[in-house]
Amino acid sequence: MRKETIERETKETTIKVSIILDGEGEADVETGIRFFDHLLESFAKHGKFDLMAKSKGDFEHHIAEDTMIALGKALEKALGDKKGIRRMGDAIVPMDDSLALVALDLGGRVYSEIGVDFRKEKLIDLNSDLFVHLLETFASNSKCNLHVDILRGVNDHHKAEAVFKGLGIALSEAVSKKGDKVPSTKGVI
Ligand SMILES: [Mn+2]
Repeated sequence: MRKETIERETKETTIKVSIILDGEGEADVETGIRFFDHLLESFAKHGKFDLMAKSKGDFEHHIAEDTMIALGKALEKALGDKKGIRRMGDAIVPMDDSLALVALDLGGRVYSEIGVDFRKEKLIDLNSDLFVHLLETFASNSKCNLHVDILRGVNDHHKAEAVFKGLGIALSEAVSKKGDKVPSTKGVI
């Protein structure tokens, strides 16, 4: 079973994140930021990952950021040598008025291009300006190439949630396995 736990303790935060890639979408998430919990639960549910995240700390910014660092590292470690994985994954996810596109590549080349704008300063209790940073943090720590765009949408909640559902679905596809060859013409990733 592909799984990993990352524990991270700094002067700012105490974080524990576990992920089981071949899971069923069970989430046990407590970060103290309700909307962030909601996004991570959506990610786990639609990616069919079993995800545990327990995060505490001084500020919302540090807690959310360090949780995404741990999640990215847990994913990267859980993947191991990446033999047999599909490597690329994508999703176009509607949620009422909103339509989100997520495309990613786990080939080890870190890059992120996140085209998301919100109308309001707050996503409930998560600062909107953190959203792009959280996805970039995930991409750099999981060593992934991540492209996200909101193709259309009005409601901030729907836009944000569609992105995290899409991230789960795209990642689920990318980590799916067939055979045991390294998915690169170089023979290594
Ligand atoms: Mn919702």
